[in-house]
Amino acid sequence: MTGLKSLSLRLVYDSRGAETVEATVYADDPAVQGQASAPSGASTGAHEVAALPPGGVAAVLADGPRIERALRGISLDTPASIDAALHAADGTATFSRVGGNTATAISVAAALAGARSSGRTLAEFLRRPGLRGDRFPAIVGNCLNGGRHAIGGPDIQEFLAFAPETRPEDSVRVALAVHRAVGAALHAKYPTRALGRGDEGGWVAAIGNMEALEILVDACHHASESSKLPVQPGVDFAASEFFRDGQYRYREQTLDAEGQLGFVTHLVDRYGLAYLEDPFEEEAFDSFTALTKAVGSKALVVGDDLYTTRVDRVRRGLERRSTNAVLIKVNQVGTLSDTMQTVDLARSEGLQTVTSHRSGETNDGWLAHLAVAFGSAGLKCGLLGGERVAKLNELRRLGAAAGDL
Ligand code: 2PG
Ligand code: MG
Repeated sequence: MTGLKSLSLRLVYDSRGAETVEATVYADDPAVQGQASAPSGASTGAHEVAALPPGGVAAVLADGPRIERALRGISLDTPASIDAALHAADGTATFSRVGGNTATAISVAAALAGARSSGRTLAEFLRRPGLRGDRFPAIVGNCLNGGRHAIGGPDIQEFLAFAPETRPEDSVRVALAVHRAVGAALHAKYPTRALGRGDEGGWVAAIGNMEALEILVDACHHASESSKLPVQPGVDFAASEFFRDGQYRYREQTLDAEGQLGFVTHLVDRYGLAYLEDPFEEEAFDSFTALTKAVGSKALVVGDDLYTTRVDRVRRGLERRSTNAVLIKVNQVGTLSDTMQTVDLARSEGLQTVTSHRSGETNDGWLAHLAVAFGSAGLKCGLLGGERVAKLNELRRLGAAAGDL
């Protein structure tokens, strides 16, 4: 058995310049260690664990010696023992003492140390039972930002390039081509307007939802033609962010639940959207069910805030057949073990998983390993910015190691 010898925690900054936690786990064997940092969300779901305790990262660092004592000597051979010890050290249901980001950083750092000590990659170490060989996820790449991630942009949060599961070399290339084509279209249409990029590296422009969709759809078409690779448009509505008093309040229109269902179904028919995340607010299980019934055969209907990676909420979704896919974010639940419980439930019930970044990211590449280990249908990630490209490059490395390139 390889045990945890010591742990060090430190403050690092994420891509928004916000404080987050980095952990280094040292094993008994001095040659073995793992290091990881945690991302943070802006459009967080109501049922996520607390990202940090009251007092923020400073409080985490002050608590570091106590956490280290609780983990010392625990086996690194599987994530289960470390993660159980993290729950015990926290003692709350929501990681409000230790912080979900602290738990995430430690859980992943410990798994990296465990992988290293057994001579495996993180993807191999975490591989879910029943997965044969590597399944490389589709790239779900953010091309145009809105909502909480972009001041002055559309109200829909994310306009995405969905580049189907294939060799990472190809999916990454075509997703980047869509991003470039969106930028070129915006420059050509508004040559004198300032153009920027939002939190996830997608373009930000002062345009409405429908114009953004038109530009995305054209960009997918051009990118696919020039690269001879398939790519389809998708969106993350993050609808909880503009849902107030029972209505979906866009700048251009206000819709009740039925109106929103009609609007989303219309967008799928008109634009061929292949990926729909959080098209309804986070408690609207039945609206999701109606949409999945209507368009689930042609699009992935994905629950993010709806599930917050929690096994109990995915169970509720399964009972009602609310979606055909679950978004997976480790820091919504705090540990790899909690995350994998949700992944395993989804897999056993035929739900797809999409493993996702957060809007505030670090330069770590471990997310790509998780997407492969979980057999996910998608890796959701930004396409530009060092913290996003780090994940794409890591996926390409995994592809190369599997003989892809
Ligand atoms: C989302 C995410 C990532 P955030 O809503 O899916 O794209 O955003 O990290 O702000 O929750
Ligand atoms: Mg989302």
